[in-house]
Amino acid sequence: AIDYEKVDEHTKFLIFPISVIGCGKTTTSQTLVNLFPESWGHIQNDDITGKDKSQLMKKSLELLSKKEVKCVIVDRNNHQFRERQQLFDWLDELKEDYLAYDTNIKVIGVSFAPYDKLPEIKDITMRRVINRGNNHQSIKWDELGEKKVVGIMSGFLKRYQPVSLRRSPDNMFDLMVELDFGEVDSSLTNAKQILSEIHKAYPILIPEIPKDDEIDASFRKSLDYKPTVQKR
Ligand code: IDP
Repeated sequence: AIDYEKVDEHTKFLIFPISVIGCGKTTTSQTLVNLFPESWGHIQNDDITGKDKSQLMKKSLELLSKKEVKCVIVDRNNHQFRERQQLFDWLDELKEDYLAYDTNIKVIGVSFAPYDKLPEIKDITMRRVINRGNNHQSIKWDELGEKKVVGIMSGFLKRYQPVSLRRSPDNMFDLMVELDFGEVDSSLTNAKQILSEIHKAYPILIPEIPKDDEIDASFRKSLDYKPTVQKR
């Protein structure tokens, strides 16, 4: 029988964020991936252009199936139970198309938006998205205008279902990292907390936490990140 509890050097990891727009998912993900360029990958929902939404999971598993790749961040907001459930369903359905049947996968959740901070989150993310301007795959400030962008973002905040570990699907995560939200350097703080909690739970994935100045440099680089895919 396959022992799914066992974590060893063959174990692979997926990270599912839970967030609303502008909380720093992409910046935090880039900060982490830049630290482990060989063994970590990052697939962004905003880079998936076709009709088949499950491409997000297909591309993630394809990347994860590479021998040297140990962890892939499946970057989407997943702000509702339904979306988290969908990721687990896709994983179940598609896993064996990409990985050997006995591959053990651990799924780590990262919650970016604490429910009690939603008013602050709204303020800060709106300001950030204004500053991000047209530097995003699908949310273009110039074309949509302020009213539409505010509408899209407010919709996410209104529909947001924060993590609830006692119920399905959130009880399926093997580890949940619950981030705080602040204004200054929040993606740097996020990256450090994620590194520390994964290191503690799964030292096989992060045997040693990178030095502070390395994490800092990786964060600065990620703040300058420009997407390559344009949704038209
Ligand atoms: P998202 O992927 O959750 O929508 P990002 O694109 O990572 O969020 O971030 C939204 C905007 O906020 C981007 O312009 C990004 O550069 C900026 N940002 C992200 N993290 C920080 C931070 O820690 N400090 C300042 N600005 C940040």
